[in-house]
Amino acid sequence: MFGKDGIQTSGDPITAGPGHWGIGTDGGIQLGADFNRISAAPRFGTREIWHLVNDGAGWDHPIHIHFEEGQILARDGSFNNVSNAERGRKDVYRLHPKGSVTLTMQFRDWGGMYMEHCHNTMHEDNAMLLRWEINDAGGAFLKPLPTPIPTPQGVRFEDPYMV
Ligand SMILES: [Cu+2]
Repeated sequence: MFGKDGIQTSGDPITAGPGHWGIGTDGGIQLGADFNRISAAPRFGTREIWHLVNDGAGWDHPIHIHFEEGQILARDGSFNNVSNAERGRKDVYRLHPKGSVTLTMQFRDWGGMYMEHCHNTMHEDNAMLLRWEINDAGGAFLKPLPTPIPTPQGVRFEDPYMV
């Protein structure tokens, strides 16, 4: 839930962002940005469905989720409301006033910390941001991408090695 009722629960002046814009997750209250607070922690290698909801009636919120692309399953509850331009892979989901977007994402390419925020600068600079953390059940892990090997017949991929 994205709106202008963000509450700042952190007193850390380094990690917490000022401002009244906020994001509530899993039915919780809207919280202002604190990049030391983890608000989403899906398991690596899984797929999830997320419902993004605009709590306000005045603003669009173009919500950008870093790294992993997703696909929109429904806008305002129906796939029929998803325009052709929105049916490909995306990483920004525009929330219209009082509108919602349902999307699915697979967490397969990136691990570690990344951000989700409104791309309206006046909102992201005023606390409409949260932190995702994707790890392997709490442990540090490194899962490097396969190395693309170009050939005349196309690209093949090799697992990298470390020395
Ligand atoms: Cu916004």
